[in-house]
Amino acid sequence: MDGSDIGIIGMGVMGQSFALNIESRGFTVSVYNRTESRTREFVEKRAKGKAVVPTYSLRDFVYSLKVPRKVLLMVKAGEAVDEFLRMLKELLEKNDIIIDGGNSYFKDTERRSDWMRREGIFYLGTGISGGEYGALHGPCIMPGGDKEAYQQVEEIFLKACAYTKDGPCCSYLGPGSAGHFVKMVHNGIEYALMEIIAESYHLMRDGLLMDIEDIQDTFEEWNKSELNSYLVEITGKILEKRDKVTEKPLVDLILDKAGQKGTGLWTSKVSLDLGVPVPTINGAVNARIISGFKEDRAKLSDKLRGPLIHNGREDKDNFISLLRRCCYICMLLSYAQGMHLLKVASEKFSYNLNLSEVARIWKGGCIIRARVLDTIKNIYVKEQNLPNLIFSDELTGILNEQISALRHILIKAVTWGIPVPAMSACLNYYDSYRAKILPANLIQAQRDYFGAHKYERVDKKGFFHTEWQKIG
Ligand code: NBP
Repeated sequence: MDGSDIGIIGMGVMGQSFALNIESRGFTVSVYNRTESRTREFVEKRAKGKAVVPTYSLRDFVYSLKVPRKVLLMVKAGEAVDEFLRMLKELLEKNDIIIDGGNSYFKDTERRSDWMRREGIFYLGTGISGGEYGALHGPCIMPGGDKEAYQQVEEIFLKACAYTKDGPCCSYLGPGSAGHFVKMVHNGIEYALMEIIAESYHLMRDGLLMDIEDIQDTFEEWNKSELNSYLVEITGKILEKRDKVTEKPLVDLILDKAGQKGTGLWTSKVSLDLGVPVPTINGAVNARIISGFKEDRAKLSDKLRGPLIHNGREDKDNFISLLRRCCYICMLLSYAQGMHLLKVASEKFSYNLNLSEVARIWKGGCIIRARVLDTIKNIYVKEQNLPNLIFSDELTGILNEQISALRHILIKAVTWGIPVPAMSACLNYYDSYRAKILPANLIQAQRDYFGAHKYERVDKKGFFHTEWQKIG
């Protein structure tokens, strides 16, 4: 045998499933994991009888691969990746390829690409989305890095990824950290969409006082509409699930403290660094953070008063119809913010991203796959250089027609005292972006007052300072 087609390091949730997926497409896969027992269990159970080659030392792993070697890291992002790179660079040869398929921070990927280049090793920072199911049956693959190396792994990626009628959900995105940057923004948008769905659920539950079956039916119906998406689909399925012991809806037994692994926070931080407004993503990250203050919230719920409005007296059908439209534009605005961030990052980091390709590959396999991505893809096919999706005729048409639904829902949420940080961020984003005049003139005057920072005027060019007060 002349060696395995590819090797995967990391036999966790994603590594095992992706190994089985690739093997099922006719490739031989070597596997290695830090903890030996996990590899053993994998080859004895899930991978039994398959073209999966277990290895128990990194040296055996590397030597089991066809040259040039293709090594896919599917380990926890962070120090574990650096540890493996330190070890692999001693074993790999010139022109071998390392693919980091984890959720690595894009600046780490940039550093690692430079490092591996100096070692003569190709590096592909590659975002993979779709969770365990996607990894097994076809994820969305977002590769970036050395194009020459990508061409050598393309056959494997194209066979293993998801497909839509628009082709494979995998496309080379750009040099350096382009793949991991796009994956990070994918996750930022994912945070926003999840929060918008959660806020809708909250409004139905505590605003309309709907029972769980009714809410489940609503999400199922929504999934047949313009909201059709993976996240809306799974929300319906989640609400259906009962706890085996108590027979209560499982969602009611799940503690309301949201976890996070960092990709949403990174998206927010980078957006601030690059000066791109992504308030819905920020709102979603903050919503998860504040959910963590469970004990404080419990105490304050007894101390701080909400509105004295009785809920549940709403025309339900009308409200649900408005809420569906509200969700739709909030989702569109979330994608618009993420895409804007990608556009600015692409210019800043020379990724040369093709945004219609990004929208196209997100249509399948990944967590944010949604019908609306078809519209977004088509907008970018027509006009690649749009400063922001909201400039497109398609989006302005939809927003002008539907924005009143968002206003209506927010009025109700505020009246009922139900927090809607992502939805309200959407409306503020919309109203700020379309505002010819903002009160930033006053901010400029304040800055000049206390810090002599100068301001520009509307009636003449230049920078001006006013003696607002007598100092000394
Ligand atoms: P798991 O938690 O299932 O597995 C983590 C893997 O990392 C195991 O193989 C573990 O080895 C290894 N590892 C850790 Br933890 N620390 C290590 C260290 N210091 N040195 C060497 N190996 C170490 O993670 P997963 O869900 O498969 O995720 C893998 C990557 O894929 C992550 O970057 C994740 O963010 C990304 N990702 C996950 C999903 C998802 O839905 N789960 C989706 C998309 C991307 P061990 O067995 O010896 O502990």
